[in-house]
Amino acid sequence: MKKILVTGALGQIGSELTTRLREVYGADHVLATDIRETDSPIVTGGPFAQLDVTDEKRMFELAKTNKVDTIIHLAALLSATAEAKPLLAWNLNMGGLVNALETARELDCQFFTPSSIGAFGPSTPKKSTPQDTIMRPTTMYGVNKVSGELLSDYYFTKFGVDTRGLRFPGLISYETLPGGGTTDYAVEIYYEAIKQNRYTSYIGEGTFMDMMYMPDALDAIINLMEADGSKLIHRNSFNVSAMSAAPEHFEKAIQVHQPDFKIDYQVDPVRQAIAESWPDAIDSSAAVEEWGFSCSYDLSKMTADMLHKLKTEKR
Ligand code: AKB
Repeated sequence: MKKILVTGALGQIGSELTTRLREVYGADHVLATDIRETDSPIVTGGPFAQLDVTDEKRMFELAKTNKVDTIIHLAALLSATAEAKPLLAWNLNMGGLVNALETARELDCQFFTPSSIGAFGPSTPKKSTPQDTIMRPTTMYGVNKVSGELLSDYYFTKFGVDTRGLRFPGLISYETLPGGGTTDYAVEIYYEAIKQNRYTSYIGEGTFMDMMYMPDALDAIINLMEADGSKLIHRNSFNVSAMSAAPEHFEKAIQVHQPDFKIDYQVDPVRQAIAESWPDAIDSSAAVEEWGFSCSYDLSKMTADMLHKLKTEKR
């Protein structure tokens, strides 16, 4: 049975992934860590330790003392925050990653860290973006993600660390709000649909980005980590997407349940420029072929579930 250390466990992915990992592997087998400590079930429902990922010594000690054999490194700043604070993003995103990889190397741990559609840039093919293609991002977040992919592959080829990763699209969830991302509008739109039956989008009409519902993202992480390593041609990181959508598609999907729902637009130039530098729709076929990636939620099924969960569980 795995013994897993999760960094950034109180974040958008971490809070749901930690709960799922505890269900699958047992609460005692998942050590959640985060720079903050709150009264969340992540802190009270199993082992928890405060950890600043730039503190390599503490990360190593926690992993060693708890006899960890798997590290899931999630702590990072998202794209819009990284663009506002580029040096902090470099230090936290890259410093944290190097520390986590070094810990994994020294303790012979399996390793996962998410990459992103943000690893692509304006010269990348926008449609059916291939697994292996031009990667010249123009954002600090993208620079971090490409560097992180290369570094993770380096730790695999040079040191034999079993590193694996996914290029996540915008992740949509109802448990924990994302913060500082470009795709956050696709989460906010559901919260505002419930609260005010309207939404002002900071991303312009016709701007396509890939998206995925959180339950599919959690399955993808667990399935990739459980996959037979000898079958993996790629490692860091796999394209994965469930849908490609623009704000007006979310509007239409919500109108099926709330016919009077409306969006208007007040475009934020910074986040719009980031979105325009990313692909419209990536091709996930390498993930399908190498480890059987699949999704259960398309836009309409996700919308029905999001609205239902927000109405029943968040009230
Ligand atoms: C962001 O918008 O920064 C993230 C991502 C796509 O990596 N959600």
